[in-house]
Amino acid sequence: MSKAQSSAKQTDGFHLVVDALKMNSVSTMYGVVGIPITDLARLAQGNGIRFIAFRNEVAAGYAAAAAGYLTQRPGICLTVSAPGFLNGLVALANATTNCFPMILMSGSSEREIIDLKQGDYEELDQLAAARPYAKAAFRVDRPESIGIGVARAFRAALSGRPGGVYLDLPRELLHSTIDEAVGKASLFTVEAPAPSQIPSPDSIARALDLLKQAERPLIILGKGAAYAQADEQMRTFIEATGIPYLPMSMAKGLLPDDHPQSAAAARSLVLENADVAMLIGARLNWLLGHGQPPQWSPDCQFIQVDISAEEVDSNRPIAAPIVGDIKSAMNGLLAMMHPGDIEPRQAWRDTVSAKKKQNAEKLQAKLAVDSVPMDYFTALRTIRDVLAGHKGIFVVNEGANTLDNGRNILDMYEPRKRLDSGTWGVMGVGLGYAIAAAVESGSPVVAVEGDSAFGFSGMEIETICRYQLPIVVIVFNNNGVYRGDDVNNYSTDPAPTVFTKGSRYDKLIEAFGGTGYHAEDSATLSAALQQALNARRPALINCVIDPTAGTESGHLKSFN
Ligand code: ADP
Ligand code: TPW
Repeated sequence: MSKAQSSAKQTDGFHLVVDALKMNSVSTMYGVVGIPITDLARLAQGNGIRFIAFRNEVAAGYAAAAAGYLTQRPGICLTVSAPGFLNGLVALANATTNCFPMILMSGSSEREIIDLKQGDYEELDQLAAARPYAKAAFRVDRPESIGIGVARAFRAALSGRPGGVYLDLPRELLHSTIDEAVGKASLFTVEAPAPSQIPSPDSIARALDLLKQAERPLIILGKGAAYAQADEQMRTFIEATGIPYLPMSMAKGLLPDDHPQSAAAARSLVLENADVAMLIGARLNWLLGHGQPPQWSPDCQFIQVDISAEEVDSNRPIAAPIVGDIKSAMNGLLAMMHPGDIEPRQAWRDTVSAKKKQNAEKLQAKLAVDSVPMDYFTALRTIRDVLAGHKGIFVVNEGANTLDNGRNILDMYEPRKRLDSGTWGVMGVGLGYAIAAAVESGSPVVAVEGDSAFGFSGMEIETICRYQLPIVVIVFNNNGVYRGDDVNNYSTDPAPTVFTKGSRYDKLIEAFGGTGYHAEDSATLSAALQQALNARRPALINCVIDPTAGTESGHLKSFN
């Protein structure tokens, strides 16, 4: 596009992008600057949009994805071309996999040079690269199309099953000019980007009929249920039916983990014995053994509440699909059910209760031991006890053993307060998720991180310090991936799973003005965490874990 002068007042792509984002209530962007988007970040700041500048786009993208999950608005990640874009794409793919709404906006280089592969600065066909990993991908070529481009990105990210959307912003577009009045008139606010999708009454009646006949019903809550923000309806339905429920890890806290109907402590028993299982915003993927024996009974019948019709029957035949948004579905179920219609058999409730009690006692025995050096049980019990005084706190959790044990031991009491490795079991999401949780809510966050998991995005502690976020990072330092005691029997190189022994991760945060703590026993860990939470300032606790305490691949040993 030419930069021809006109007597009328002109605007450019930079201004129009910022204006379009503002019209759609974007208040924060996450990213890393450089050619051609540095001025876009500056302009956004000048127009009241926060720009949280990261050290790596992967972490910025994870932050945007978490912001989307928490707010039901697409989180925005801004990157430079080619390598910056590819870093962001990792996070975009993860957002799509987790059904989080996110928009990756990347500057790109000259189209005509890319298309002829003539070798531009940071040349890459980004639109083509993004397509397989995004829910949708668009490029805006003309300034008068910016409003439409942003609208399409919003709608694709939020409507139906949420996901990651790529928006390609060529350098030429950002610099091109247009008559200001024409440009402004082309922008608009997206109306109802995630409209209600009301399931059909007959699908609800079919599901209720199945639940009425059930002897051993079970409800499974997934992170789709948490995302849907139908917290009251969910609780009312579960309590009115009396059905035991199992929260998937990020659905923990939708009802408080100490709720009497929680079957989390009897997970294997309820999966194996349920005769009717109702999935609410949860997929029958690997995290649920694909719905197959031996984890599940071959006779179990399924109800699935999901916004994506294509998800139904993906692993097992679904007897009663309810396709629609979860809030509308829960409203429909509550409206059509009658008191006393659905009642799990007393024998089933008793069996679940007995198993819960038995497993809780077993766990309690492990938690009661105060080991030095600390194992996962001692460290997590200590953290759990301190967090009992901070019930609404965000908990971010990643690692292998750190994650598997953390999921079971750290109780959640409020919805959408737990963020973890999610559907891919990805390492490196922790600091980005923690930053988004703190930025979007203004509330404190504890990130319980395996030392390997932490390392993927560890430099973001500088970001945490720069923005003075109330985040306490606890690094479970066992000197390695899974364990820290592996030996290489073949050469003098370190074994593939081990890290430098005796590392002091607490010293890292001190370099940026944060507070570092070093804990080798539970009393020191407890005091450090209390102090760090009270200070509401950036802190990192180097939590020394017995290098022999972990299991290779954590709970996924059989996948090796
Ligand atoms: P988990 O890992 O916790 O089991 P999943 O990510 O596998 O959960 O499943 C989430 C499901 O929730 C997806 O199938 C997605 O389509 C669905 N979902 C997301 N948002 C909504 C919504 N608002 N209404 C209905 N279903 C939703
Ligand atoms: C992006 C593979 C799964 S778990 C893990 C790795 C590297 C680290 C486990 O060690 P950590 O926790 O964090 O110290 P702990 O308590 O068991 O010692 N790359 C990516 N994602 C994954 N999942 C891997 C590699 C992996």
